[in-house]
Amino acid sequence: PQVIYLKDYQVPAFLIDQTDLRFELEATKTLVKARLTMRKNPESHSQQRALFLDGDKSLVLHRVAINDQVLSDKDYSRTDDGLTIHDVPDSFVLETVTEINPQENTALEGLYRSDGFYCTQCEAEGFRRITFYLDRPDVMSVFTTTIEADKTTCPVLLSNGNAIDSGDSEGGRHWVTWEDPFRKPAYLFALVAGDLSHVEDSYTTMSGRKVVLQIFADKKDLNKLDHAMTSLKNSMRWDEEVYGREYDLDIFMIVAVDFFNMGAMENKGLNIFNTSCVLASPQTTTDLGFQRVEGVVAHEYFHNWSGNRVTCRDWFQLSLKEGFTVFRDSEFSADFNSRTVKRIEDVSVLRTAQFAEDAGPMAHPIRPSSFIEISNFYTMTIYEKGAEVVRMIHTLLGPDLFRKGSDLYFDRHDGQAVTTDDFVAAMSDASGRDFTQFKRWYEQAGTPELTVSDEYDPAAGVYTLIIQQSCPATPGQNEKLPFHLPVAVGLIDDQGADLPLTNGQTTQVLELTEAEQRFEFTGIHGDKPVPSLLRGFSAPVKLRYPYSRDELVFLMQHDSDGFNRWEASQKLGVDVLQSLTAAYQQGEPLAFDARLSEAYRSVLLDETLDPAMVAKILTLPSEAYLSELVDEIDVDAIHAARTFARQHIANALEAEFIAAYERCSSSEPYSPDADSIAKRALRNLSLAYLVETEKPQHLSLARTQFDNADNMTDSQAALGLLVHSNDEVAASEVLAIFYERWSEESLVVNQWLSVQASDPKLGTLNKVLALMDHPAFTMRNPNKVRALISAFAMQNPVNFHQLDGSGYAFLADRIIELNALNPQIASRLVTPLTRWKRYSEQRQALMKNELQRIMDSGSLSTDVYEVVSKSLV
Ligand code: BAL
Ligand code: ZN
Repeated sequence: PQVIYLKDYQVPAFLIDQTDLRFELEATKTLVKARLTMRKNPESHSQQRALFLDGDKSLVLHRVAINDQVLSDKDYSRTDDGLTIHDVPDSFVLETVTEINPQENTALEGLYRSDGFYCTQCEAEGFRRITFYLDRPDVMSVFTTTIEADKTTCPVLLSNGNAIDSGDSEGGRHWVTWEDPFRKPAYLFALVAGDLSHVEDSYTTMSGRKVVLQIFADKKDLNKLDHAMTSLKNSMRWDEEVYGREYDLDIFMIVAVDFFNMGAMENKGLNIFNTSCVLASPQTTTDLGFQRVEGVVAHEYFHNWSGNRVTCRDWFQLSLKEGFTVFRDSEFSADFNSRTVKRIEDVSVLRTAQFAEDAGPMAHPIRPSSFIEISNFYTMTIYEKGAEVVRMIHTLLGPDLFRKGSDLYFDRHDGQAVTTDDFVAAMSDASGRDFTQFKRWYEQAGTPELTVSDEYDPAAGVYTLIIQQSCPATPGQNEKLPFHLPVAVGLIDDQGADLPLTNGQTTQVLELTEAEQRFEFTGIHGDKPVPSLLRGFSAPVKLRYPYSRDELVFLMQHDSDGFNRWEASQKLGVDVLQSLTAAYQQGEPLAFDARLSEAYRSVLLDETLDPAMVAKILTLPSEAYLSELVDEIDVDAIHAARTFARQHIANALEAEFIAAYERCSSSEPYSPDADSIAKRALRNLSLAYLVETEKPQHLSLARTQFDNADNMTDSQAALGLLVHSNDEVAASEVLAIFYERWSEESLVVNQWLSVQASDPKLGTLNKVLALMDHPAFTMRNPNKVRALISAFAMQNPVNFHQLDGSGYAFLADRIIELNALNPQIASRLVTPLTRWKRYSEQRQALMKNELQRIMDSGSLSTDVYEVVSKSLV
């Protein structure tokens, strides 16, 4: 497979001013008639007269004509990746007729059928599976699309923009023509057809234009669209208020489909969503699900400006739209929910999944310099670290200058395909700040590590922080230059009060630019202050400072920065759990440091605290995070240590957990508002600790909750606890009841699959194998694969890493199977095996063996090939 390099970028030799498409839809034989108005690109120095169009090998070409002249097969040549027309004039109209087979498209890229609906997914390079085209984001064109299909099975025919014409045709068929006035790259093209129902609302923009809002779904899901509609209207208002961005078409549509590789897709005016990111009802969706719908609806809507109006020049710039848009959606969610809790959730994901990626064989900068398959770069790094980089710009500039920068960016580049350099230049030009060094964040991979020490001279009243930074080597990058990063700090006196700092505030943003730097604070008196470092997680780094456990308890109680109060609890938890892990490995008795449970007790008893924060603070660092912190991951020791700690805490705080459970119970009907979500979080956390005691009365409490729950959050929490408990009878009873109740709800059945796949009790693999034959499972649906296979491989370390290698072999078999069906999903599944270097020699050998077996298994997709080959280096 060919490696594609950023340094080889060239402007396109040809442009497409107008794209007119006609789709004649049939399940196994759809005709795509394309009429492209093209010309040579005046900005290109290429003298070439040959025109190369991208086109997948699955396309069947029926006809090619230039300026109404049908070409003979001597005039062009066809290869596996496209079509070359040997000689074209400076400007011309190219017509092609191509045949595709949506029914057999299991890769879910291009045009495919999902449960009887036709739908498309074109990002990044799916359009070339629909027709021959210049399938690159810097070729932007005005599209009109006519869809013709059977009127009974496809009463609804949708594409981008506004519907401008429609009519009936022969044989019980009909057609609709859509016109999108905004130039766009092909990756933003969308088509949907089928027997879909919809809900409708409207939104009046800040300039007084009325926009029709429609959300389409299967008829049985119409009652699950209110939350998405509310989230959409909130997003539209927020983008006007916070970024001054107004929606630009007369209609905005969302369609829910069950078979979808991604979470959702921001096609212009016609977003297509995985059902998991749009459907929500109290009975079928957890609080987390509600929040996910809100966040994803916002994310896709925000792309209308950060992605669609201003798009990417090439796919190396993916973080231009994704990092910025994730930053935008996470600020939106922070404004609509608890800001601190949202930050904790984002940082938790970053520090487990993204830091692990940054330390593995697929590590890449947020602007990669090469790739084999772009689909492999829709990563935590591009999205989440990309968002952190934008957040750092926001922190360095402050909200007003950042807004000036984003205004300049949108104004300057509206209608263009641009680069991350253009984004940073707008921020720099608007603020007068120099971001030259900062741009290393776009070029260097790896997670920087900060080592902090301090000095205090009470006589002089000077407190000094000494911060050193380094960044580990990553593939292809041995040496790293120092980053420019903001470190937000506070200093806390012995009474727990924030000290005023040099800037007159209680939090100061230090700008680290050197490998080692000293920062002095004057006018500091009394006992040595305790530093509160990296407040709000102001930079995506690992930070080391030799806090004592007593200092961490102190910070948990007193830090005025909510994020750092939680962070202190995590650091204390990590310290305690690492001692327990070491004791377990050495065969020593496990001794629990009561300072942790006592700190938890005081947090639990403090009724002034937000219950959501209490739940976060009382959640021990995850096994995934603990794994990320050590050189060699001992899954069994980590699991044993964490289980021991949970049991100890549960027994020590049993009375307090019972009280919290009762305090947070509610007789009000379900509502997904922040306060109610917070109470359910603490209530279910309390229940989880109570069940950890293994006392029958607490298992009964879980069963009562399961039986009486009026919402999926409480029902699923109880289900998980019972299924993962040692009470096998209760487990099989609730599993049977749950399935019976929800067998018609595909997304709920996915939860049922995941709960079983993530059961840490030994022997889960056999259950997973059996579930693969269950009628509820199919390898063709990515949501099912994620629910069963990914949940087993990524959320069940003890079973996945069994020393007989059975977990690894199971995963490799699934990857080989999926490689032929759906390469994008297959490639995602390789992730746990890519981490082989982090495990014991015995496990390393087994994991590598499976990677090699995948490599040798035959014709690998570029997706799987890239990840497996890079992992084997
Ligand atoms: N652009 C792919 C899906 C998303 O990030 O919104
Ligand atoms: Zn996105």
